[in-house]
Amino acid sequence: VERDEGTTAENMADKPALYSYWRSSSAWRVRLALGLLGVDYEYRAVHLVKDGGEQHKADYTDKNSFGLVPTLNIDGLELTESLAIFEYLHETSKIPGKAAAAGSGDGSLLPDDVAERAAARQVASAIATNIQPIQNLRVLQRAAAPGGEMEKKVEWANYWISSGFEALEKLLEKTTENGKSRFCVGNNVTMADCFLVPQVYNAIRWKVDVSKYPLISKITAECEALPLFKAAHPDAQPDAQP
Ligand SMILES: N[C@@H](CCC(=O)N[C@@H](CS)C(=O)NCC(=O)O)C(=O)O
Repeated sequence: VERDEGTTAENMADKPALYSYWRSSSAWRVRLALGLLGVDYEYRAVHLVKDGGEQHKADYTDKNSFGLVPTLNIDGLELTESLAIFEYLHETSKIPGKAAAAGSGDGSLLPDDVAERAAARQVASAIATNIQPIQNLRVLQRAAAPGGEMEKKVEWANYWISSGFEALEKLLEKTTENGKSRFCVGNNVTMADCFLVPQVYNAIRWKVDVSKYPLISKITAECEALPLFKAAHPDAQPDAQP
């Protein structure tokens, strides 16, 4: 791993920088992680739609060769992939003094119990790998609706998110012990909730009837009432559009 310890303005600034788009569910996950750990960061907007998409421009693909947000600059590293970013933030926040130096450090991305940690990772991974990729912008643009037809996009995204949510609801029955816990795993917010809430926003956007999934709905409502989730919401971002 190349660690850039140079003296560019970016590294001198010391503050982590997140390349994000207000409505990107993957970037939203990382906004939640940083919020939960109390890490202050600079927001760098990458417009995914304007002029064919800034994510495809060379100055961004130099950072993220897949042309996707998020990318997080932190500790002299340029990190991509939200799952990997969560693991990095979780591991480094356990270094004594690290989270305290960065912010409040009063949250944790993963539970202490090893079985609960596995449960939280299953939920996050199922959303990140089984659901979100098939309804991502570039898939909608090329596979679902090459002609740009909105109804084809809705049909495609609705189908894949609905079938994903059928399975996710069943997984949540296990991880919540049939709804006994407040959040996806236990009574504290974890990585799993940070992946769930943005995916529910996408579901609603693509006209999925989320009320058909009682645990998904209940946990999302619990999360949305928290200041952490309000601050990370797309509408609260500097690049939000009306
Ligand atoms: N596996 C990646 C997925 C990232 C991703 O799909 N980002 C979307 C926004 S949520 C994106 O940048 N899409 C741009 C495009 O499809 O052109 C992660 O978890 O970070």
